[in-house]
Amino acid sequence: MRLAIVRPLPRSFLSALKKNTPGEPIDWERAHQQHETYARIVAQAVPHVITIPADESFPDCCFIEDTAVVSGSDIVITRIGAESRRGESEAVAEEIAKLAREGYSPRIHRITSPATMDGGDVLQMGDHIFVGLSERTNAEAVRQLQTFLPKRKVTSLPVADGLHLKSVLSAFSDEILLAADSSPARLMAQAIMDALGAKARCVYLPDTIAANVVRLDKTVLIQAGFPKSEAILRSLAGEEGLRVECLAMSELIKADGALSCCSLLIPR
Ligand code: CIR
Repeated sequence: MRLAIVRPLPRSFLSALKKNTPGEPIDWERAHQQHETYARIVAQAVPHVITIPADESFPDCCFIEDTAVVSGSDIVITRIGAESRRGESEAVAEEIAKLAREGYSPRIHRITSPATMDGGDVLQMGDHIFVGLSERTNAEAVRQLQTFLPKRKVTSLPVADGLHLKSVLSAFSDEILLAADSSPARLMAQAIMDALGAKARCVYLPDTIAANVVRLDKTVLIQAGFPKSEAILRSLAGEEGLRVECLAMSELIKADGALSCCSLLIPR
């Protein structure tokens, strides 16, 4: 991984969007600590981490994954599906423009109206890009993405459960898909497996939230607090020679945040 971009929680995080009202309200201090720990662990695994200051007018701004899709040397700035979040991409686009002046010059594209897309709906495995059609991401965005990335195989599929495609699945590696062991997630995973072909395999996890992991070169970040899923992931990591970092994200989960949503990763 070449660099990661993170964005801390604003005080307004308590008003972040939520699909369901949490049983216990969000504890801001704990949420802040959980995010700080996440950022520290990312910084141990990635040589360069950029922190964009939080913006109080965007309660969800810590969920930076949704603002852009990075694919090789292309960066696609998204047009976020939720109107209250739409401005979040601007600070990220500005930061990326600064990087270009420092010698990192990706090709930059922009998803434009009427398309909407959240990075949480985009799963990359090798040359394949899977895009979830969800409440946040529409078919026009998929069409624009394929035009920007002509060498990638872009496939869309309906999100049958959860907020985003990656709310119920993620890539452990280019050949290993992780998915929640529920019927909607199994259907979505099967569509992905059909496109990936015989060299890929899917590992199902008993806890939905645990199916979202972050792979940083030789490290994998997983959710703490889900022992059955953790045992499966630790065994998988052992097979692949990876270091496991187990992170508690209970307060971010209350605002539908998983692990991947808290960083924007730029590969080598
Ligand atoms: C939202 O509803 O947009 C935020 N509360 C959660 C976004 C999580 N993003 C992600 O998993 N990529």
